Amino acid sequence: MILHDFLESGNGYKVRLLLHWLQQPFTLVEHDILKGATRTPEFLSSKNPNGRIPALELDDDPVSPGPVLWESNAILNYLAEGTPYLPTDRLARARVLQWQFFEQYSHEPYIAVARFMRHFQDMTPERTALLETEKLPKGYVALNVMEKHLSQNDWFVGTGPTIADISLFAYTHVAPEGGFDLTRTPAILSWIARMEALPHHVAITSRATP
Ligand SMILES: N[C@@H](CCC(=O)N[C@@H](CS)C(=O)NCC(=O)O)C(=O)O
Repeated sequence: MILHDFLESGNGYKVRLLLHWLQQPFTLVEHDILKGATRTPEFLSSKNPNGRIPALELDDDPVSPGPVLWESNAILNYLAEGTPYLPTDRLARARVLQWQFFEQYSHEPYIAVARFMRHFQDMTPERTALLETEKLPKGYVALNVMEKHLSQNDWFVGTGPTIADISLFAYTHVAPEGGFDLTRTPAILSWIARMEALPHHVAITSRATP
């Protein structure tokens, strides 16, 4: 498998982390998204027409390349099929999707974008205002939803880690880089520690492959 990725990306990290949990070998191909590397005609036509990482080439045969899957949470569902990280029970599977859709609509647009702004962009007065009036308040709303769940449960779905945890862990554990104070949400901090203690854990900036 070939994973097209950008090391600082939480969306890419979701896939990297699951590949490590599964001990699935893969080749990491990095693209500098800050220089438009995912917007070239070649990338758009052969990897992801939406011009973003992560994209996973399911087969690395150069002669007859296999399908390329994009959208981080779709890739997680594909890879986790038949493993303990995606339940078989109908309601539990829907709960995984529930948290993954929550992550994409109510969490990532605020928590990931706040980090991107502070990490990679000049903090102009306009961006500072956007951070303070929208990204931080709405990000805290998402964190409070997670905190409420985690104050009564160790994991997002069922009694063990699933890809729902990976989807939410990716940007939550680096939320302080976007200006979020996680000491306000102690159940989230405990869950982050549980995630980091799992076998085969890797850091977001690790280039290691299984
Ligand atoms: N919903 C997508 C979001 C992917 C995404 O936003 N990727 C960013 C990096 S985190 C990217 O490739 N940006 C480059 C660009 O938009 O040109 C997913 O979950 O995979």
